[in-house]
Amino acid sequence: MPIHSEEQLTAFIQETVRRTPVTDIHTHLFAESFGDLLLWGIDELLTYHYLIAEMFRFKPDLAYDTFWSMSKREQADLIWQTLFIDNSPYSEACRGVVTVLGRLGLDLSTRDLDGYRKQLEQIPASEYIDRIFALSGVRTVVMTNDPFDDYERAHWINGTAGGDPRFLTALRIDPLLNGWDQAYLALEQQGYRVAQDFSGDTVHEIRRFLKDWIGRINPLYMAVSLPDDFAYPEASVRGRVIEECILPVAREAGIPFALMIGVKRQVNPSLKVAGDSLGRSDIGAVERIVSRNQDVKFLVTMLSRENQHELAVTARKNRNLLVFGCWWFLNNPSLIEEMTRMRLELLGGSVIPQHSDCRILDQLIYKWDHSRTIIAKVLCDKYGDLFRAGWRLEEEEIRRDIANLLGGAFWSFLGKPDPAA
Ligand code: HDL
Ligand code: ZN
Repeated sequence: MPIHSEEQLTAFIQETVRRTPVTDIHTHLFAESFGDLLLWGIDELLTYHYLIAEMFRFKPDLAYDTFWSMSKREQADLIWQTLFIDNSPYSEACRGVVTVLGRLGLDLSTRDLDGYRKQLEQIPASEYIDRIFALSGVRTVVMTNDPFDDYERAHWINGTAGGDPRFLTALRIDPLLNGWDQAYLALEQQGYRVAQDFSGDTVHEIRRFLKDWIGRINPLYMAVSLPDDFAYPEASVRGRVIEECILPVAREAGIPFALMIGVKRQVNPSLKVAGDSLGRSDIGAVERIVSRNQDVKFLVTMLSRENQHELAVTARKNRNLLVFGCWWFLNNPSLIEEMTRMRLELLGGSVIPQHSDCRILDQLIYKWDHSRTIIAKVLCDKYGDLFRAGWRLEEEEIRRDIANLLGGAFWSFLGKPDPAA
């Protein structure tokens, strides 16, 4: 049906973005079958590492170890009091908790954390999962599956993993690239004939390890996070593993290699999982790896705001590069809007505007509510420009475009049908 007015256009875009199911291409969520790896509920929400970092800023006299020795409930109580009661929760991570509690139907005027806990902890996990997927409008999430994690590996080896079609897999291999001195020992223990100095069958055995896990978990892509000083090509262990193991296996398996670049791990170790930071990276490394391996597909996201424009331009030059998400410290309304505008202006629909990076299931609600609102706002401007220029706009085409941005571009890039469509 044609669009006849800007009012009709705005209403249609907002409703369509709100209703279109999402494929969330990078999360740290797990299906219920993975046991303790699935995190959900208000105490997990409140002890999200983003909030831990923010809480410490208001507690200059609180010893780190004092906090870490508290129970999760005690940690949540302190974070609630500090960030939600003693201060107003307008930071994005705090606001996210408010959004989730409101959308779960809790009375936010009481601010009664124990009352909220009582209401939520009665809900069985499987019902909670269904409710979060329904409220968030997310249809499929891609997990971060780590073969170096003993607990998760055991689930795969003894067959208790998987089984929920809403949770798809990605093979995460950071230790291979960022921690070889430990990783080679883990590979040895798993039966692979590798040597720290890369002698003997090491290259072949690393490839066998990757192929074994691709066969075991059927990942949509292989993924790694890389430091801000990532270089390519590089005469290093990382450079050899990429060149001689990952790229050949990606080619053979026909799955993308996802690069998440710009992390400075543990700049404040006392913050533990909250202790990572970022650095501006060399876009030349991205340009070289994608242009020199045009028969491999690359999903790339970068952590520094300063890398975003050059990453989008690099994608214009390399069709085997698909840019995704407003990652981590970029997942804030002001930066999501800036990045989405710039990406749609440079790449049109050949981009994945957002992923959630959720660690706690409930976060799907706020990370997607907040991003959908911004994506819709930007799209209203972009289609509005076309409308005012006299371009004929059809509802069906706009619906098509929005489905593409919220998952279709990912499945097209993979060359696979969306299994949930
Ligand atoms: O390496 C990653 O996948 C990052 O997303 C880290 O998990 C980070 O701690 C995070 O949760 N960011 O949102
Ligand atoms: Zn992540």
